Amino acid sequence: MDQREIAEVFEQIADLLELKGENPFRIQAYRRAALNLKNLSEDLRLLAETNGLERIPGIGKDLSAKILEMLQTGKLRYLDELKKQVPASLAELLTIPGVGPKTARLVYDRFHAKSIDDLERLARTGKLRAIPGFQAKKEENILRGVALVKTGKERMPLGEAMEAAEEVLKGIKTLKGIKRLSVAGSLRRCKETVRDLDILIASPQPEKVMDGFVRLPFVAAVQAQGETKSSIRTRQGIQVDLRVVPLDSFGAALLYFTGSKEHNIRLRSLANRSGLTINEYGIFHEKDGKKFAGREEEEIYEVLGLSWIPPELREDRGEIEAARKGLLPQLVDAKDIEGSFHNHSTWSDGRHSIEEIAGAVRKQGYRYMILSDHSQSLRIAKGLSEARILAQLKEVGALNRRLKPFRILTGSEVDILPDGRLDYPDAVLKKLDVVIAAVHSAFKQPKEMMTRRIVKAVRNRYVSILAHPTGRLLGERDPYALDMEAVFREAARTGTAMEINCCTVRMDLNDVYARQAKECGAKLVISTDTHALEQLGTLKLGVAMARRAWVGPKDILNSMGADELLRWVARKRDVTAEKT
Ligand code: DGT
Ligand code: CA
Ligand code: CA
Repeated sequence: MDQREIAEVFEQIADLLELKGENPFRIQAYRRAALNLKNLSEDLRLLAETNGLERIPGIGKDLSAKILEMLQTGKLRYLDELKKQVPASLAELLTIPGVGPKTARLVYDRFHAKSIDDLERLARTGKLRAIPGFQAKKEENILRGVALVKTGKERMPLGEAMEAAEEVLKGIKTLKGIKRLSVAGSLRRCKETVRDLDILIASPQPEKVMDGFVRLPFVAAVQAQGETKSSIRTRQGIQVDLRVVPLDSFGAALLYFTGSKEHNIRLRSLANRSGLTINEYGIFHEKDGKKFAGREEEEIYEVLGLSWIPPELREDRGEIEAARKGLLPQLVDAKDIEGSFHNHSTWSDGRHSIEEIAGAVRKQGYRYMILSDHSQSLRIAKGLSEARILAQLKEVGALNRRLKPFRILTGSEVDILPDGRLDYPDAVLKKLDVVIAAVHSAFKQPKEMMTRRIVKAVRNRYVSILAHPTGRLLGERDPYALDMEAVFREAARTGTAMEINCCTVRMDLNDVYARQAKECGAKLVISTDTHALEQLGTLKLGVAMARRAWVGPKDILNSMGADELLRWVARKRDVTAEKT
């Protein structure tokens, strides 16, 4: 566990103590300790090794022992005990943005509300207002928070769905009698969130396949079992719909169950106009029922006079018209990626050294990476002081001599301060190869202020990329209030790229915004925002968002070689210099 995680545990303890109605001084002690840990600029592990934990303000014998336990075991027994003393559903209330322990406690005392559903009902019926100090606005906030958490529960981020699907597919592949197999539904379309997993199989023995399927080890409950369709719930609570069709209908069924519904409706009406019908078995002549095709998706599109449409585009957002005119865009692909943008090392809040990241990035087949540790204001992430980032430049220089021809470009994920200034002076920024700017504080500014703040940062000649432009966290935090189009236009005008951040809960920009950014003329960049090596594998999520945004290799910076990228960066720096 690192210092941020430990601080979060202390906050969690404070919340639970408050729910239990314990001594306010004790609660306050945990909160203070959490805050001081977050603002700690020294290395926590180093302090622990030198018996220096108690030098941290607010940390005495007891808390220092707890920190040691977490550092050594990655767990805290005291937290587990506390959790047992508070009903789980009550503690769950705390996951709702806008509901702190004080609110939860009040609602519990007054109405005995113990779950998110209870709370929602009370807010909807205006009952919460009976509590002194509760206003309509607070009720609204609570309802918004409940909605955020509930959608987060009903739909999972694409990355989670992909991971779950991997396990499910591994199990399915052990079944006998499968001729073809594919995922379908929103998962195949790579939608940013997915409700359930749809899987399609072609088999001459559907019953046998279904029998085997409902007995696979990950199955927790069977909701329906039929010859062509079964639904189960996995141990993680995810619904899986499996359909089995004959081989010569596989393409038609895949098309049908991939969706989207809107895309399919358009295809059907297109077919109807030519006297054809489409269903999950094939495409037929309406009059005599003669079958034209069904085995492959391509054949069905062809009968309709369309080129095959990649699943990511099947949302009825102009793809059918484009396919008819042969104007579907070339979509970006993982193999177009030449460089890994946005990587954090142990210098800030990453888990691995620069050299370890470079090794892993090189193994992915990339030719360069951009190092982008946090800047000084972001204490919670051990942001680098000016002196430290200058020291880092030296280390990178030495590494580059050894790692040739692989290249580490220097950089920073520099904070955009609440007033739009950057967290390093230009004199420091100009020494870096590529500067990435991002908002990590004051999320609740009003729209005009936030827009002015971000546009100001985009105008800085040294800022080449804006990271996670909307700031949303799926199921946790809404995007900040921001005039996106104003930002995209400024980005296009100044030569600043917009990031598609691959972090599973971010996916920011998402498909809709990424497409808007492209249409405004801005470049994009796909970044894994890697803090630990396994996160390099999330690149596929960003590629998926980019493809859904109609983005091709030429629209992203990652397809450039390092020198080309540096020339692109220099252009903004030079042009802006001429103007000012
Ligand atoms: P989701 O599950 O909400 O993330 O989104 P989908 O698109 O996976 O939706 P789902 O699982 O209900 O259905 C999978 C596909 O099956 C859907 O994309 C299109 C097709 N489908 C399902 N129900 C209907 C329907 O009533 N009409 C038509 N045309 N297609 C349907
Ligand atoms: Ca689905
Ligand atoms: Ca489904």
